[in-house]
Amino acid sequence: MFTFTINEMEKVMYIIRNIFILLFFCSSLYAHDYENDSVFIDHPWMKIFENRGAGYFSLKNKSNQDIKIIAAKSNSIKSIEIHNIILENDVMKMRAVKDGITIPSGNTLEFKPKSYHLMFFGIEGMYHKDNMIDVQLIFENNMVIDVKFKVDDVKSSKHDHNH
Ligand SMILES: [Cu+2]
Repeated sequence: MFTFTINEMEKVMYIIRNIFILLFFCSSLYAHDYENDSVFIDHPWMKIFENRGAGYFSLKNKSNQDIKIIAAKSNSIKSIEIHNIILENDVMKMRAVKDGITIPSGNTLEFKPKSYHLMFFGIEGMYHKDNMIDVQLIFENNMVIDVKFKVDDVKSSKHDHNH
C-alpha cells in the first residue's frame, strides 16, 4: 500500500511549493529574450556609470542570410555607439565600430564585457538595479527590434559613497 502520513504529506507540499517559487524566480530573472523570423536576442543587460553605460546581449542569426547590426537608438539615451575592445601593445582599447557588424547565417555574436558592447552616452533619468531601458536595435534592410536592457550595475559618484 502507498500511503502518506499527514507529516509526509506536508513535506511533499513544502517541496512542491519551493519548486514553484524557484521556477518563478528563475523565469523572472532569466526569461528575457526577443525574437523575430531572423534573429534571437538573449538577455540584454547593462552597466551604468553616472550617465554612461555599456550594454551586452547575445544575438543569433536564425535566417539563411547574413544580417548586419548597424546602430542602436533609445529615447532615454542621447547617443549609442557600437564598440569593440582591441588589444594594442598589451593595452585594451575601446574602438567605435563605424560600419556595423555582420553576423553570418546560423552564427551567434556575443556582446559581452571586454568584447563587443553598446556604449551609451547621456543616459537620461535615474535608474536602479533591475530597471529596464527601452532600446531599438537597428539592422541593415530596415529591420528594427525593440528590446529592453535590464540594469544590472549602477555606479554614481553622487549616490554611492564607498568610504
Ligand atoms: Cu565602449
